[in-house]
Amino acid sequence: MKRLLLLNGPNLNLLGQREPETYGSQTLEDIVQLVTDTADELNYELTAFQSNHEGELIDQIQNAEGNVSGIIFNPAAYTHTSVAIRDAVSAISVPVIEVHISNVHNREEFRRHSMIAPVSAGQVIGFGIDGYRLAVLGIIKKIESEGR
Ligand code: CA2
Repeated sequence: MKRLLLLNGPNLNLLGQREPETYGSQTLEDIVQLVTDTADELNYELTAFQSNHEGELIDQIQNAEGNVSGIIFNPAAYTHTSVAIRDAVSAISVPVIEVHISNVHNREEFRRHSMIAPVSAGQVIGFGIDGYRLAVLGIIKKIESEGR
């Protein structure tokens, strides 16, 4: 069975506990369940990983090459700062979809710029946790249409 990797960056482990007005009341566990179920519907297997550490996210991205068909990635605050994560995404041939729960364009100015967007296959922004489901549907369509 083909595999997808779900990657979540720093502080997303706090979802559901703080800032519900921005990020909703659902937890990281709810996201993992939603993405697992969506992948399962389409006969894909899911591996999920969250880390607060840049290097650990990079290790997962590097390790994805040859092991997964696509990555659903919310890099959280590293979206706006990390050249190292962008280089890792750029170095692999596996397509990466960038997801943001909130609409980063109607918040602080610094959230409008993504280091990752130019090396991503697509972005889903501002649909809450449903965005992760949309990302799975989008990436699988892309994987299948490209015969990966
Ligand atoms: O909207 C998103 O998904 C973000 O990637 C979330 C990041 C933020 O830095 C990006 O600009 C947009 C922050 C994730 C932190 O999540 C928290 C959850 C609950 C309480 C505090 C932070």
